[in-house]
Amino acid sequence: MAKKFQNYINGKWVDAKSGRTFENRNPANWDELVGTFPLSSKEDVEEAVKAARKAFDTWRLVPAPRRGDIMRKVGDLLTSRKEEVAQQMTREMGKVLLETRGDVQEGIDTAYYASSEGRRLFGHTVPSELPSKFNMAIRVPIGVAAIITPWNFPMAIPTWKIFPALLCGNTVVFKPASDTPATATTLVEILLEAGIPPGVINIVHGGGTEVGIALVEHPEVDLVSFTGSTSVGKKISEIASRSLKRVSLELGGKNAQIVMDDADFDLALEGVLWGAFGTTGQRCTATSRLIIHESVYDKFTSMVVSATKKLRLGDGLKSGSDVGPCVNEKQRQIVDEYVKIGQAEGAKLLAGGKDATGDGLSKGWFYEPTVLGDVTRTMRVAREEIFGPVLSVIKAKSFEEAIDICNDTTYGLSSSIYTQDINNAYRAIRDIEAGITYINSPTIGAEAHMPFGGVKETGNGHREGGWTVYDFFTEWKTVYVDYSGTLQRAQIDSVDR
Ligand code: UN1
Repeated sequence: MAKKFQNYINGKWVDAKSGRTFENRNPANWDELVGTFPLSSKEDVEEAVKAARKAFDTWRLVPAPRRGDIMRKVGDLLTSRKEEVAQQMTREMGKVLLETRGDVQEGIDTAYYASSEGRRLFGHTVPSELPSKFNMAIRVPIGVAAIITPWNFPMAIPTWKIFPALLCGNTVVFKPASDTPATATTLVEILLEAGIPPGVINIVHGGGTEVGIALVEHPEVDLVSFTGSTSVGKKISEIASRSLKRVSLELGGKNAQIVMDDADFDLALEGVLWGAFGTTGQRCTATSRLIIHESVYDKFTSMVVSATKKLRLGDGLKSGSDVGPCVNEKQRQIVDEYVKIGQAEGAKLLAGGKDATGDGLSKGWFYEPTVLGDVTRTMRVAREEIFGPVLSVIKAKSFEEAIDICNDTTYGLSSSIYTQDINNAYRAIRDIEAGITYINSPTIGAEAHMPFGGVKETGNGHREGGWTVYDFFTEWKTVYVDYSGTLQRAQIDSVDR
């Protein structure tokens, strides 16, 4: 019997008030039921927000270094359960074990970073313009944070948001993707075991339209942190703006790897395979476009095509699998539709291009790693996020044109250039419109202690990761202490009259 999972609200594991549930199945073998989960609604959100609001009164007063101590325990527990969590994650969303281990490691790194931030959370002291007066700006917690996360990084992305939120003294209502509720539940269990008090963390499972929107609309929710599609991000932003909530959005990408004529081609090949087909192309940082200098277009394209054909599709739990399935049926259909759209627009199918049905693949949402050649910048496969194992290859006449094509997108998350020319490398850093630029490495592989996020329609200007996320989860309070014993008027008594 598959396990029955529950919500965690106000210190208790509970079913959805409606009693409804949904199933979560292994995308590499749809006969395998991972578990059943509460299909929650507005009523459940109501309880969770109420609990988080109440818990804020006490959690905000816990010294940040103490909160950091709990985060250190979270890191230790995640470390000790790394393999088990990685296996659970592969089972529920399909990416290969090597990558799910990396996903858990990103959570561990984030926990230890948060732990040490408990002893920093630096503010500023600034001289006053008046004598015997002390000025400072300190960080204070904000309140209840709604954390809405995707399925492609079921541990890393929730930790990017939840750990800093808690460390800063906020309380959390967590709505994980309905494709990865089991990993999310494990994360909550670990937080509780490490000592996060009841009510400070709550998890409400269910769909985006019911649970997600109810959270964004809720007047007692102060912060919303969301990673997902640009269309949903825009909707969240619109709704949240009515109540002036603070919102952090990490949205789509159409990331390009540029390969110049002077590149190390073997290195660039490894990079593009990892960037395009790692996580089955289901990363917002995935390499979706490959822009090649025309003088090496034929040569490098054929290297990519023959290497792509050698990638081994398979169950991510089995050693020897390079690429796992798409996360679900709908995602695989979308991928296939895009491949057809690309061909109808004039792109050439060079590898893959269909559902994969070989040995051990017939009960999973496998799709062959696909390369589309002769893509031009106006085609939909060069412009729209596909979120699957599809690489669109585009020819550029020069370095300048390569950068221009790279920037010809509404998105701006990640980017990469392979070149041995240091001047062009620095020009690329200067001119590429993206939140992240890699030189001689692929578009994926962000490190937990660095700012993560994008420009244009990839987000709304916030950054996760590193020190920058702590700006999102705290409010500045400006404090003036006048110890002169007299009324001192700023702008008046501070200037010669
Ligand atoms: C995402 O795709 O949403 O840089 C996050 C990377 C990972 C994080 C990706 N560390 O590819």
